[in-house]
Amino acid sequence: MPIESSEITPEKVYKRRRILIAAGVGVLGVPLIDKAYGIFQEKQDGQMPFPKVSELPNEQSQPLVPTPYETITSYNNYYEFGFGKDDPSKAAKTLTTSPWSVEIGGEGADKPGIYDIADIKGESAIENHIYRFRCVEAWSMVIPWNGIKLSEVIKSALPNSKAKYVRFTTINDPQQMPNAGWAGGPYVEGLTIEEAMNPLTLLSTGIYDKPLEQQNGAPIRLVVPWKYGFKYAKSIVKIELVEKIPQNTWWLQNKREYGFYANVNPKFNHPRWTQATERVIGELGRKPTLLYNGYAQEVAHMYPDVENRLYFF
Ligand SMILES: Nc1nc2c(c(=O)[nH]1)N[C@H]1C(S)=C(S)[C@@H](COP(=O)(O)O)O[C@H]1N2
Ligand SMILES: [Mo]
Repeated sequence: MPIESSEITPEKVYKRRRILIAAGVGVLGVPLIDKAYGIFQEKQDGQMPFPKVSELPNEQSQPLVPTPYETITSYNNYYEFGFGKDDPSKAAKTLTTSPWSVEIGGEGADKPGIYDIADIKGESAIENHIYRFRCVEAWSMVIPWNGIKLSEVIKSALPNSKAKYVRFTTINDPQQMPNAGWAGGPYVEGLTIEEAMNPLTLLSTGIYDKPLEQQNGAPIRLVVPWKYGFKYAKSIVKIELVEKIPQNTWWLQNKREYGFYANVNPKFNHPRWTQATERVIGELGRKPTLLYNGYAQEVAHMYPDVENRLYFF
């Protein structure tokens, strides 16, 4: 069943609830140096054969209820501001987000350039999308994003035949970020060009119609709702269209546990915990994880071999 239009069309009425936020540090892990394990692994033992997308349970039986703004802005992962979930909301105000420019380049861009954030926003319509958000640590929220389609930015850079992947680089400034450099350099991420051009993929500039706060990746951050949260690079300063697959920070940290594709899938567990269920922040109990986080209809065509573990970590 397709995604309900209410999820992908403008939605101005957001429910607010008071909630208790579970305290605690996440389990992504403090940075580890990993022995090169290689990403080409056999699938895990005991896996079930993968169902056809058309046979999956109805993903839309529950309407999406956006997580309260206070929760989205106070339970964060942004390690440049500390490893605890409440560190970024306390520390991140030290990041100056205006003025801000984003460099667009790479060998795949015929029209590279340095753009002011206002120009980038001005070029495309700001859209509103309520998406599920799933962290690889097995917790989730529902976030009402404001942003522009990444595809618009890519098109304006005039991609050529070398534009096979998109590489994102984020700010890494020790003057403004207490934990800058934790990853051995700036936090970097990547997508295939097809993923980047998918209409679900956003560059977010706001949440709940308010400009992004620093802890959420102000002034501009990536949103790819069918992937685990670590793909959502925050506070982006450079976008490159490139020919070779980009390295990404969590893969560099621990190649056995994190990969490039990182598509949400209940059948492929993290080596240290299950991905079959997730903890909904602010709610009691857990709910089943959805294949591609509930966006199979929009994205499954990009991953022809649904049993290939490579796509899911
Ligand atoms: N630069 C940067 N981007 C980042 C991270 C980070 O530590 N640094 N953490 C990632 C992870 S693991 C997640 S789950 C999301 C969290 O986004 P949120 O705090 O807005 O919910 O940001 C991602 N983007
Ligand atoms: Mo995450």
